[in-house]
Amino acid sequence: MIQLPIILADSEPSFWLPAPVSNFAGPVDGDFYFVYWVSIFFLVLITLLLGIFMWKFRTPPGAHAQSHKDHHIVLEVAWTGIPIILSAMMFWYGYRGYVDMTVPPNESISIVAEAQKWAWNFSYASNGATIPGMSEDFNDVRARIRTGELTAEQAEAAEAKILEKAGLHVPMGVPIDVTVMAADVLHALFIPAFRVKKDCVPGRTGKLWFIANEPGIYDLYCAEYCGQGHSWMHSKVVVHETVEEYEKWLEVAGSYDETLPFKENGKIVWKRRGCISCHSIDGSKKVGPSWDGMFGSMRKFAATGTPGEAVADEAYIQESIRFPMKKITEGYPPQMPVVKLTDKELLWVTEYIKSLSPDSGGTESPRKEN
Ligand code: HEC
Ligand SMILES: [Cu+2]
Repeated sequence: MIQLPIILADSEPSFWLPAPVSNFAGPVDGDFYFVYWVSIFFLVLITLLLGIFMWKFRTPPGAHAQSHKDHHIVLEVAWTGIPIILSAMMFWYGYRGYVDMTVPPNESISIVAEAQKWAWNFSYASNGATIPGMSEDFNDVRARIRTGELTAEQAEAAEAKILEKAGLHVPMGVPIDVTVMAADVLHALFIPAFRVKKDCVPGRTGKLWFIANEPGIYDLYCAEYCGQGHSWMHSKVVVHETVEEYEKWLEVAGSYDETLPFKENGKIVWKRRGCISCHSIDGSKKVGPSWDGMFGSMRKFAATGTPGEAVADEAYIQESIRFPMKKITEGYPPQMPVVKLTDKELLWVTEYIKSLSPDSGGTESPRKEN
């Protein structure tokens, strides 16, 4: 069967779709435009005929309605047969595309994309590194473009800087097999330029794959409403020109600078692993309690978890991170996801939280930082 949809596809960005840059763009756009033009054709045809017939067969004043029980076999076969053929074609091309998109080739590079409220984490099978999506940083750049604080070039430079240690990075021309997961609620991974989208369902893994065929930086979104911070949950995909360039990036981006003081790496954990979207460090209330002055303070727990109260010491903080549902701080919803920090990350972030309570054994005032 000829690939009719591909003939219909565009290679430029259109009113409906961004520039196509993956192996699926041709077939997906072809299917889209096929359905689109069939719909337009029938919309025009039916509306025109409706108007013409209304005019032509209108009842003259004073006439009575009469029965016209009759039929026209050729016409009836045509208006049943043609739509059946068209719908069958839509089904066939859609089904073929779905099957192709569901089964990644064996020689793919494996990456896991885990969604949480409201951040992405990408883990790379080849070295186990987890790289954050850094939604907050991209949002910050967007906000500063809107206020005029950054010009387009400055914004681009700022994004390039963030992407040195963030985002989904892939090499061009190689199949990428992305396993999607969710830590808390439904999310969906959507990369419009690649024409791929997959639901991230808690407790289940999903598959999505593609071959990117143009180096560049592309948008990545959450496409499933997942609560208050949903519209801020985006990141970028970086397509590297060669596998070597990609591997070099991965080696650098995946590591922490272990010569830094613990609390400084802890601050990086706070940003990288998405704690920042729910915990402030300046006392302001987000979804979760601020870390400002939290260490050493008295915490009261709601009856939804283990009721009671306790001083926030190291053990309590680490338990709260490893098992967020065990003790729910009063006045807050039980919404903290289990973020799988490494042991070192856990240690560093604990030191960071400690440093935000200078009166309780911490070391410096958080208000000087941002
Ligand atoms: C989706 C929002 C969200 C994210 C992301 C999140 N938390 Fe939380 N966190 C909460 C909420 C809400 C609470 C309060 C309810 C509770 O105790 O579970 C909380 C409580 C805590 C507590 C106990 C605080 C207290 O009041 O006693 C600690 C410690 C903590 N989070 C650390 C972290 C760390 C570290 C990260 C990042 C790895 C993180 N959280 C990511 C929402 C979040
Ligand atoms: Cu989401």
